[in-house]
Amino acid sequence: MAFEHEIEMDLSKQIPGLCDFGVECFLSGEEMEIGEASYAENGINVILSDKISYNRSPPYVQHELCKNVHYDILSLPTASVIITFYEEPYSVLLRTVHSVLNTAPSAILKEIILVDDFSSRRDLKGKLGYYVKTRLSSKVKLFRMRRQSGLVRARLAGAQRATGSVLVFLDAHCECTSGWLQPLLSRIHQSRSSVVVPLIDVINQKTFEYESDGYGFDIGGFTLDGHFDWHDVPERERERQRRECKDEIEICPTYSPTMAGGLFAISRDYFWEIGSYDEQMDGWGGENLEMSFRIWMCGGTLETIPCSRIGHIFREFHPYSFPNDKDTHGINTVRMAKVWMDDYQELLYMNRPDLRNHPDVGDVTHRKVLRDKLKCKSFEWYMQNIYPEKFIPTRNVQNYGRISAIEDDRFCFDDLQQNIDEPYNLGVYSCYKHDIAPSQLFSYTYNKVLRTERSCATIDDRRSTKYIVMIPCNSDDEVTDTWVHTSFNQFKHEQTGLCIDRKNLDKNLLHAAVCDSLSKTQKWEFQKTKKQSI
Ligand code: UD2
Ligand code: MN
Repeated sequence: MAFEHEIEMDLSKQIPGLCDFGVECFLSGEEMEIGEASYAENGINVILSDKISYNRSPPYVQHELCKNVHYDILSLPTASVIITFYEEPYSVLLRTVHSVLNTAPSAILKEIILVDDFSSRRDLKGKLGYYVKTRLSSKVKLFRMRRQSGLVRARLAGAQRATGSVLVFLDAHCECTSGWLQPLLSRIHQSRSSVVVPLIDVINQKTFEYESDGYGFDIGGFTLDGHFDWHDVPERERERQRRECKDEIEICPTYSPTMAGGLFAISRDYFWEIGSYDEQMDGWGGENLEMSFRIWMCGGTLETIPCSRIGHIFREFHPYSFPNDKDTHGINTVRMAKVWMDDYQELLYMNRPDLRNHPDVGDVTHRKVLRDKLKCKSFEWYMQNIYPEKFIPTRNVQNYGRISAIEDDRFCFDDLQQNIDEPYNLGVYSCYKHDIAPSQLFSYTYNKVLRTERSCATIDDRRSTKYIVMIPCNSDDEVTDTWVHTSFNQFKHEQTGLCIDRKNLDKNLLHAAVCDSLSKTQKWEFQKTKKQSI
């Protein structure tokens, strides 16, 4: 039998003990080169993955306090683990499946449902089917979509077939660590409207190291251009946890405004009650924020469970694309925003003008009907109660908009398309005339911070030219740099007494200079535009 032979060949490539306990490992010589080439193609070093056992031992990463928690396995609900995949490397996918089988107590693992989203890779066809049939427990079931459907419809197809009381979704490149499943199920058992997320560790895409530094973790937020991002647990939440869990806050369920989307557990009945997914979302992206907002606004909670830890391979790029290179993330995000974000929707379009009136968004009436039926709260309620730390550039500020040189449209503050997740130099560029371009949207807050959605203005005083540098704002909103907008229209830095100046521009970058009330190059004003109704 050809598959039998191929499977034996695959197993013979694996080196027992390689990368066990999640230590990093490397290839050498020619293998290193083909490993690097496979990385360039897949975003994962597949050659290395092929050499690591499907059953490599996970590291021990649970917090000490988790050891003292006892779970009565027989009283826990059962779980259906759903893994959808599209063009995933075969050995990476199988390691995910094996790790679930190795770590989930069989009394609570009802089944593993694999959904192939119409992959074209050869080994994901007959060989995978044969492996599942001949090498894996009958709890593992494999279904195939008849055309490429995107991860939302693939997950829905998996959920429709699930028979366990809890649905556990995983990406196809994960490794579970011991004891990960019980705390998720236990929390749902206690509170059926809790949607729970494990602590997600990083498995290095090149070395397969299971990177877990300590017990700290982040919770989820979002950016106004529609992306998920990570944040420290705010003090507000720590206080709630102190009330809830007393002196065990390190392992206390932690409220999270959003989730990354790939790894979570939800009561099966509750999943359908709360509106499952928007089945018209194609491809990849957007469904995670949609589900996060929906859960909070419609009466559920979204919680990170620190005793449950799972490693995930974060790729730097997607090894797959969608028909006509469609921006499925953007389109799905508009579908989400139209239903859930109320007038905050405008902020998405302000940051993504290309998504306003996008022709491929389609109709969202049925999701609005769902929102009415479930009597969900407003997005404003969500922002005030679930994510009050989130800075909204147009709310509760002294001023916002473009900042232009007085009566000179050639100079507006601009991020010059630099990477805004890192510190960057503030620059100037011709003012965009109509809408506010996202690169030119600035706010001036009541506590005198000059900022964008994510970055706050400061002065780099290490060099002779004192550039204005935008740095990621402190997540606990501690104000360090403050600016006075003077009666001479200068932005004066309170800590140094210097003013923002555009004299002798070098590469369009702004700097700070001794304040001079007569200087024309120090005068700045907020320009209002017609789209400032938000
Ligand atoms: C993150 C989530 C992912 C999903 C995504 C937004 C984590 C760790 N991952 O991106 O689950 O919520 O954000 O959409 O939270 N897949 C399909 N069909 C497709 C495309 C992908 O089945 O058309 C599979 C894919 O093989 C993988 C899963 O869906 O198993 C998620 O895709 P990803 O790993 O490329 O997404 P990721 O981790 O970058
Ligand atoms: Mn993933």
